[in-house]
Amino acid sequence: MSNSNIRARLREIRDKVEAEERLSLKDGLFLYEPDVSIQAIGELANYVRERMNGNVGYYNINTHLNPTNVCVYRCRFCAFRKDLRDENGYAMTDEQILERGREATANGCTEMHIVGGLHHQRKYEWYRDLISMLKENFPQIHLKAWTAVEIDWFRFQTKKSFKWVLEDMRAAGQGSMPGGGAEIFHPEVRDQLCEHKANTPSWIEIHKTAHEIGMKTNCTMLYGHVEKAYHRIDHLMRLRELQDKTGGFQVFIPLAFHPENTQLSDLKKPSGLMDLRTVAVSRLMLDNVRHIKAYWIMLGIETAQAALAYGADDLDGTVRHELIYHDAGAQTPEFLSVDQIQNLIREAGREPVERDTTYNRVIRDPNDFTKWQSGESVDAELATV
Ligand code: V47
Ligand code: SF4
Repeated sequence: MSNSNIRARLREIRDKVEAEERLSLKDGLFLYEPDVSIQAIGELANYVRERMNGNVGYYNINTHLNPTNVCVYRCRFCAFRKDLRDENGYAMTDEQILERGREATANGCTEMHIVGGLHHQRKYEWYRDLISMLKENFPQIHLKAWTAVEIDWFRFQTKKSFKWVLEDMRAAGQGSMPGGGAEIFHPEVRDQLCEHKANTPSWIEIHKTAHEIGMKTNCTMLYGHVEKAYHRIDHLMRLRELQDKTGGFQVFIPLAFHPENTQLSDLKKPSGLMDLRTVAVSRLMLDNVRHIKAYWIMLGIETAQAALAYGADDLDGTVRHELIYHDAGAQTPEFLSVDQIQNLIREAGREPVERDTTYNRVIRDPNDFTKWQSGESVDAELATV
């Protein structure tokens, strides 16, 4: 494409964005053309980001819990899973899980992010009871638990419906669902990555069901492996279509592939420019998802910070005990302090706002940092500005 054609197409897309018109599949593919300047796309995405979320840069105080790494599946991109008889396979005891809850409380965490493997020998009740045990002992901590892949497995185990599983888990204490397991929806890619686990219609159905019973969920896309731009845009459009129907997605998290220790270790991880482009294209395509998260653990601190000017408005959390990315070679620290994450956001020219899992402002006791309560919805506050 000649430079003048590129400029003309960019102008068309800018006009659409300014008029709040929806971008098409063709527009999305154009934004991934290598000749189209990342600065131009970033500027557009930043415009949308500021229109939707002002100057706010969100973070939360959270911890991860992976109750087991033993998994019946063998996704080709996964460095975390272990076989049943692997000496490095584990399943946490109740006491180890409770200890995580105590540590989270002492650190002032508002959220536990709970995902793991599908253990060959653990029954549904083990997964449910660990949720109720955490909720009974630490009622204030929001449990963002189980990807659609796990919910699909629980349905297989219980022989009940998705709705039954989600309602049962919610009664036990699950507050919302993380966005994992989406990978790439298009079968040309999904069949190469993880042909046995929850398929695309199931992933979509599970999130739809969660939204219908009033449970908020997140959504993701794993990029930078064997997929092409077409598969990424197709993925974003499928998410956008569901969001049109339910409005239940809170945030989209683009996940950059980390190849180390995986069956795809011959691939290179995506470049920083590819990461920023994907954040920006996601912001532009997902016009109905309020937040875009630059997950610093996965992007690296510098790229995540830059992403706050390329469409992202959220860095995720202080995070502790992350395994999925560190097992796959992530060089990021184990966690960030509140001061560090606030400074990253301030340096990027944004106003740091601590949110809870569902984007309410967190109000901390000035005399005791570990005591907090959820305030107003920041999304609603911004809407009235
Ligand atoms: O589904 C696994 C991905 C996901 C690798 O909802 C990998 O707030 C890159 O979904 N390289 C789990 N990616 C993580 C996840 C997530 C993370 C942070 C926040 C939220 C949220 C959700 O991680 C998996 C898969 O797509 N993944 N292995 C890897 N080697
Ligand atoms: Fe198992 Fe999840 Fe890893 Fe796939 S990504 S092998 S389902 S732990």
